Amino acid sequence: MAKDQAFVTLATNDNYARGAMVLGRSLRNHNTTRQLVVMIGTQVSQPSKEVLEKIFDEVRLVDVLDSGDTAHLALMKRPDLGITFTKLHCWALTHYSKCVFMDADTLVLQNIDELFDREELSAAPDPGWPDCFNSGVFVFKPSNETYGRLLEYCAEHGSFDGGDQGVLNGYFSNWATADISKHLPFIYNLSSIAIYTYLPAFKQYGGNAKVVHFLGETKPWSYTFDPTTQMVSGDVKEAPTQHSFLLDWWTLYSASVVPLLAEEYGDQAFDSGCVASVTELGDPGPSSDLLLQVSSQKEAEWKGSSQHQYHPAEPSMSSEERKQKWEQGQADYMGMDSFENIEKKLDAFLK
Ligand SMILES: [Mn+2]
Repeated sequence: MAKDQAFVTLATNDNYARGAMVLGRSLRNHNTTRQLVVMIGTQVSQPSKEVLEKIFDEVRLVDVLDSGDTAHLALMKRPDLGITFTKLHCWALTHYSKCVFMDADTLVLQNIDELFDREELSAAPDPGWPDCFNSGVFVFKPSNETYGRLLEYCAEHGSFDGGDQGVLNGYFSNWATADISKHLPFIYNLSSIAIYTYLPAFKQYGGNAKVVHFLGETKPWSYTFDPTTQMVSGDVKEAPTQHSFLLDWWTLYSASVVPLLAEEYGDQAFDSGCVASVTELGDPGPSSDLLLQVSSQKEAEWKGSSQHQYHPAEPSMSSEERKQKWEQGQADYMGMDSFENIEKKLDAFLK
């Protein structure tokens, strides 16, 4: 067990906290030997914090406004970059010698402890501009000196994209050309965007994915899920191939995070995002065992969105099984993953 190395993530509110919970669980399920750290913002509620404490080794509250140091001064210069400053705080975790940062909207599909063999700053290319790295997954070395320099850079130059990725690419500006060993393979940060921009490559290599990154506006927790029928519903704007990963996320969330939340909330109602299907509302089916709360708004959304529902071909397929299927050339090309389907979706999206 490497006690001085850690996976680090960030939750700025309760929604991202759920993402962090699923990420933490996915790392544990794939038997990581490293520590798990979550940095939380001041907006994260007490019950969410309690659940995070059950999953992570360290829960660290980061309140940039509350510090009289360089971070606070930098924030006063660039108030628009509040969340970015919170994320950069990971460099201040100097009780670890090396860390891997992962966004709360990522999900681990295989053990990735080998990332600790890499040096700062290692990251995968961004699918939108591959000479930039995507800052959803990166290897770094905590250091107060680097932290200070990053904040200074941030205050002086700001961020060309308004977020942390712009700042980090500006600071680590020789990433594209200096050292190929700092380029992580794309399978360590596979984003849904790449699935429909280069579908043949996704068919060829997608089964090897180790980390999926739910880039884009709609995050997994924005949907609803019926644990009984294994259906994900909602206003689905992404390509349908993302659906199998979405299902992985919801399966893990409903099975191993919702029970922890239910325990923490007790008698208090909370919106888990899990819903019972219409025919089963009021019928004490298996999903009612968890006393999942269905908000009337979510329920209305669900009822009004039947055209967006996806019925997974094989709901219980694990990532390992899917990988095997891929390797055997048995992806669902004719059904959910057919090019025609994706093209249709893209056309609708691009209109
Ligand atoms: Mn992200």
